[in-house]
Amino acid sequence: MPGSPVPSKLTLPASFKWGVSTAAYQIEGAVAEDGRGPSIWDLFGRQAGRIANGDTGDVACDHYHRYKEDVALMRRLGAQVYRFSVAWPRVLPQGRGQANSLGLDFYDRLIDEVLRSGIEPWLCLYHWDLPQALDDLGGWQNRDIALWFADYAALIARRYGDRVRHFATFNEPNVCTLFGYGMGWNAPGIANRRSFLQAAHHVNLAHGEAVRTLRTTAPGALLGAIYNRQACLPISSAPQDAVAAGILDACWNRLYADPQCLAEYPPELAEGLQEFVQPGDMARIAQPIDWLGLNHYCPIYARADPGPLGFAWADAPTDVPLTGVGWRIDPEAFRNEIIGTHRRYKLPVYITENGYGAHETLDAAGGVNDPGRIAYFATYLKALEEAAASGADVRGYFLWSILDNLEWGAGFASRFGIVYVDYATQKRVPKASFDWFAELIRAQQK
Ligand code: PSG
Repeated sequence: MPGSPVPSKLTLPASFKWGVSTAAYQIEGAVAEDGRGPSIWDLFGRQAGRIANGDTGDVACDHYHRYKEDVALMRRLGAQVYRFSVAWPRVLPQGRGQANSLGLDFYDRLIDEVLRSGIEPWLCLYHWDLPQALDDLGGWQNRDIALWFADYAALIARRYGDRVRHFATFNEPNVCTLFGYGMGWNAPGIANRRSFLQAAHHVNLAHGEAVRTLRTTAPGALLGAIYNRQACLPISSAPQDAVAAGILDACWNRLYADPQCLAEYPPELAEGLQEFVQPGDMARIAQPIDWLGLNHYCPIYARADPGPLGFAWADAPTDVPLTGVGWRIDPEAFRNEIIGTHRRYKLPVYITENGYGAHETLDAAGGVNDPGRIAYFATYLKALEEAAASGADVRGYFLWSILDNLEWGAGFASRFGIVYVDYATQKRVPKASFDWFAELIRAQQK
């Protein structure tokens, strides 16, 4: 392999933060331990054909038991910040009402371990593992969920607010509502435009109610929201495909950040949303926040479709550079997204996810050499540096992800980690990209 790009010192603010992100359901396992209630992903994963190879999150990376080893890896990496999510059904098995003290204890142990390692914990309230008990009541389609979510947020703030300063409400509301309620690819597996828009509006309300509650239950905390934003491109030059790409852009990039940060819905979707929006809702949604998390991977593609959504998802064309899981590699799109996001929403931006997926195995020497992933990070970080140079207020970078983990419907075969996980033994094997990223973080401190 040609030599990997050597990490250099990037021109970024001195206070720029480097770290990694994870999500509870993708790594924790221990789904029936210490009183955790079931989540929609537990049930979804048991349905045939929902997750590739019949994989489930029952054990995943067994992080619930191995969190110390995993935090030690972050420390070895030189991470300054760590974003994790709390599993709602672990702390509130029924989604509301009686809290589960053993579940709360786990995040105490985790946060204390992270702090002891000199790393700042960033807590995300929702990374898609809705308590099944709430789904039984309609889940995100039930308007009452905005208050259930705010109560959950208050519980978390009171418990951990003494040690956690950065809270995020939702990770990627677009993916959990569009894939979960509009396309049926994610839990709870519904494919219906009306359900999708209803769920989206209630997620937005829940975000606003949670921010309002957190201002008093976690005074002084810095509150944010995490959006996945990616350019939406037409798969061909046909005018219908351009229209479809515009609708996907409204659903993917604007349906959440626009109401939450600008108090307005994308005009393309206003008619469909109308039956769910009540007087006063837009003001409840648009609570001021302190920072914006940007998850970015690649441009995505749409084609025209006669179905109710008005677009169909299209795979990236094959005549452009692709990652090991077929996602387009386009650092310029990343640069433009950082600049555009900062311009549109005028908030400090943290890159809360960015990474490279591949189907990998251990090599004969028992390691993983991943020059493609290293090249991806090298070019994307150059793009980030350019975005900062052109004036975008970007303050941190959380790589996705420290560990290989359960990649939702794609199962364990799709690996985004800089540490390989041998799921048969739970052995962690840092990949070449781990050493590269550690060196990069070190180079920034010179
Ligand atoms: C991200 C990007 C796309 C689909 C899904 C995600 N896309 O471009 O089509 S999900 C997101 C998520 C995290 C995943 C990670 C990698 O927050 O949990 O593991 O990205 O897919």
